[in-house]
Order: sequence, then structure tokens, then C-alpha cells
Amino acid sequence: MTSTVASTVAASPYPWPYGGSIDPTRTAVLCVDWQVDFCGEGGYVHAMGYDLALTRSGLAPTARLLTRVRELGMLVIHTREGHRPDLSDLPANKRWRSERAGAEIGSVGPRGRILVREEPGWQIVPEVAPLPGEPIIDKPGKGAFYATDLDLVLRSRGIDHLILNGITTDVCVSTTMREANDRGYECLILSACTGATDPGHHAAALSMVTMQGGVFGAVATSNDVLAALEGLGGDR
Ligand code: C5J
Repeated sequence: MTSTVASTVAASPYPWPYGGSIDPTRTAVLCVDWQVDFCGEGGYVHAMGYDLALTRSGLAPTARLLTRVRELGMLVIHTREGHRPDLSDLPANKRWRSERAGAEIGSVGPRGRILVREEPGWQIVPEVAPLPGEPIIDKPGKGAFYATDLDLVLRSRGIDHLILNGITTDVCVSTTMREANDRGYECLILSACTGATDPGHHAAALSMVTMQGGVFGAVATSNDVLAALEGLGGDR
């Protein structure tokens, strides 16, 4: 039996979605770049010398959230950052900056060619792997709307609310949220289901969302979302 309890997330700086309840037919969970290159041994982030615990911390809460939203039949979408094997979609400045950081995109590392499509490092990690039928958006940039058909996929399914998780908070998740916000999507970012290579940048990226009354949307925990989803009922 469907509950009549309002399914609103206790988010900051406003309850989300504002003035209403989560509509599972208009809301997608967007999983950004949970790839070996960003959170796995021998990947891009590891090669740059960062602590993988920081980018892996969101995996367990994200997996729990995915279990529940899939039970409810909500749309789950995944993104992957990566380039064509011939690197023809890799801007020169992105390449030389990665080289300066000690992990040149396209070079061969322990998990194959760094940030190149189809390589082991480019794969999504098993903890939050896509299920058959879930859309996967391959993107050459940081934002998931740039040079992709994400907007078309979302609009074709009537989605106008996004719940964002993934890595890294301050780069690809943040860029994607800003792009989505400019396109009119109402966004919620999940604090413990994201992570960055620097905890200060993670905190700052979340804090920036909440300024000016929620300039890019709202912030919540996955537990807040799970509590709100209880109000939707559905099989357990
Ligand atoms: C980065 C990403 N950090 N997925 N990519 O280069 O955030």
C-alpha cells in the first residue's frame, strides 16, 4: 500500500524537492565517474599520489542508496570520463596538465592507458556497477552535459530532478551539477556519497551549493534520502 507521508528530504538549505515530495517518475539518481581511474589501485588518481580512501568513502553509502532506488524503479544513470584511444577528443591543455601532475592521460599505467575508453582503469568499480539497461553516459570533459546526450536522455524520460553522487565532488560532480542547474534541473547532492582528493575541497564544494539560498540546489545525506523514500512505500 502506498503511504501518504510526504517524501521530502531534510536537505540544506531547503527541504528537497522544495514545496513537494520526491516524484520517482521525474527523479533520476546520477552516479558520476565511479571509475577505477578515480578510486582504484593503479588508476589516474592513485598515480597522482592521492589517498584513495578519500575517493572510495562514498562507495558503501551509494551502494545502499542504489539498492533502494532500484527497488522503487527509479532511473539510475552512470557517467564515465574518458577519451578515444586516438586521443582525438583530448584537449591539449588537459593532456599537458595531466602530464605535469604525473599521470599523463593516454599513457600506460598499471590499469591500462589512463582515462582511455575500454581500458581497465576506465571501468566503473563493481560496488556501484551499472545494471543491464541503466544508461551510461561517456563524456570527454568534467561536466556530464558537455559533448554528450545526457540532456536528451533525461528529457526523453521526463526527468527534471537529479540526485547526484560520485567522484570527485569538486571537479566532475560539481561541474555536472552546475551544468544541470543552468538547464533547469532541480538538483540534490549527497555529502557522504561523494568524495574528493582533498577533504577541504569536498567541504567547500558542498558549501558552495548552499549559498545564496541554494544557488546550485541542495545538500543532504543518503540517510536523509532513504528516510524520505520510506514515505513512497514500495516492495522491500
Ligand atoms: C577529475 C572527476 N577529477 N571525475 N575527474 O579529473 O572528477
